[in-house]
Amino acid sequence: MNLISQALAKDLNLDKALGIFRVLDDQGIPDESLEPKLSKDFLLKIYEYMVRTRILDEWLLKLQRMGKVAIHAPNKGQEATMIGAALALREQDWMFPSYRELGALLVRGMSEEEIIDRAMANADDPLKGSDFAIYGSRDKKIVPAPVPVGNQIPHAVGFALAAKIMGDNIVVLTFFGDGATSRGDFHFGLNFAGLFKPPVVFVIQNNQWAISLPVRKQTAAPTLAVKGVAYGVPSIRVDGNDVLAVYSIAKEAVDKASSGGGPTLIESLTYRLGPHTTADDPKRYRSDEEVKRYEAKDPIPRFRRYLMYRGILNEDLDREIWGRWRDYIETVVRRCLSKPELPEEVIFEDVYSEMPWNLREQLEEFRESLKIMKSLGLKVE
Ligand SMILES: Cc1ncc(C[n+]2csc(CCOP(=O)(O)OP(=O)(O)O)c2C)c(N)n1
Ligand SMILES: [Mg+2]
Repeated sequence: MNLISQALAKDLNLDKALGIFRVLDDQGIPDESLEPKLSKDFLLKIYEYMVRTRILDEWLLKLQRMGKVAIHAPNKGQEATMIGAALALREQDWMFPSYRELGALLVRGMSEEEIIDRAMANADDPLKGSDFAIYGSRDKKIVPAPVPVGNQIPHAVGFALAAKIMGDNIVVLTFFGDGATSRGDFHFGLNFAGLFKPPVVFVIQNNQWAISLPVRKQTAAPTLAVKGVAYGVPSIRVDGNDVLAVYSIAKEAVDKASSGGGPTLIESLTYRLGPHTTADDPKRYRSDEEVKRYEAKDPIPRFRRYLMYRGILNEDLDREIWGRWRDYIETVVRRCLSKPELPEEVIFEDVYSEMPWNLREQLEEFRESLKIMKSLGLKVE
């Protein structure tokens, strides 16, 4: 850990923002001087989170294609970043994610069932069918992602600053994409963080695309991490497909923030293997050849090779893990599919604490028209 500590302790080390920190090479072979000392159980837990995320992500894509989920933002290829970073948080810490962090939600204790209920907007959806598959949970200390790109950045900084003022020992971690670094919110947030040093960890999921816009057309900066240095925030770039690298750096950053050391920016260099969302066709703006090149860098097989190299995983155990989670998640999907739909009337709820007379009137009219439609065999979509 020494090298990493030095990297973050040396306040504004431009080399770390321009270079790339990795523990595993592309084959999954570790650099022993950087390899974190983690127990076998913990390493397998990391792997299982990656497997669960991949299977859940595939299901959400299938459910969207089946017409059961309105929209989904695929996570494929980015599992190491979201899981490595979220695992660094302690129970009391808060997370301000974006819309592409399924694995981080699982790490914080959200279940597959809660996530699928939300995505399907069925009767158990805690957000009652509100727009887009944005997940949050007060219990699990996850703030729902805002739809405008990057708005969570100043929110996270303000929350962390409030905690600092109140003397609460919490760390706030926020995820956002490469595209978000071009928004004002990133710059307001980073400026405040550099100045007031709240306990916040910024994780840029640099998946190299903001829908159809590649990073090279997004900014003239040589890396995204250098932008943090400019604001006085210690910043480091890591290989975002190397879960041990992401975890090690995020853990250092969380430890540092929790002991009064202030913010850190982590640029995690990864790649979105799937479409931006289920409403996108990436073939229109990037080549198959590029995708194939990154498929070879998929973080899951890479970590699997590491676990096998260390003798922690073998073919049988690997099959057992995938089989167990495939079966489990399929059962959950079937259960979610069998749940009733949300009653249409929920669209009138949660705007006012007490419904005003005009809304009540509209609700009554709506009920009447529903009755008529149902009597005609028509369905409200
Ligand atoms: C302020 C704002 N502008 C545009 C959009 C439309 N939009 C949604 S996601 C997205 C791209 C974001 O890219 P990035 O930050 O790299 O995150 P990624 O989707 O790659 O995870 C855009 C432009 C939006 N939601 N909000
Ligand atoms: Mg992106």
